Amino acid sequence: MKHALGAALWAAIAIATLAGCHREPHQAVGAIEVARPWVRAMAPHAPAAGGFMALRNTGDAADRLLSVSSAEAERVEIHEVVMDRGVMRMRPLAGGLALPAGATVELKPGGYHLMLIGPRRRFAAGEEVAMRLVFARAGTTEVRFAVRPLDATSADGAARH
Ligand SMILES: [Cu+2]
Repeated sequence: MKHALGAALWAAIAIATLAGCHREPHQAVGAIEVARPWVRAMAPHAPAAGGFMALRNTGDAADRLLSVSSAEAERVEIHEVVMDRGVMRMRPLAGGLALPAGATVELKPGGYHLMLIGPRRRFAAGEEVAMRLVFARAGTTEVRFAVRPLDATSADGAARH
């Protein structure tokens, strides 16, 4: 009996450890976790750069990403991608990005994204771009976005060989 209990305990610890391993590294502000922040490297003379990340609201109240700014761009807009008569267009999200309680919202190529307009320099792979995120409820935090190669489609794309 003692032995069985011990085994159950070890199994519980193993499961907890495994679950822990699956939690990706992130930065938190209030109930919001920011994971996998990255910016796409820029082609020469590109007027803007895209920024991406996952935002997880671990709280029980809805929040909202109100605005983003960076010393490295004239302004940063929060964009959505919409289909307009068969054509994909992007446009600023009026009122910011909704973050429902308990949900993870992905900013990724082809979907929600940050648009760094008027970059002060050409972002190159391997660099970092600091941005300030302002949330309605969680407050303000500064996040360092890793610059990934121009052909990256996700934050771990550069790690695949
Ligand atoms: Cu855009």
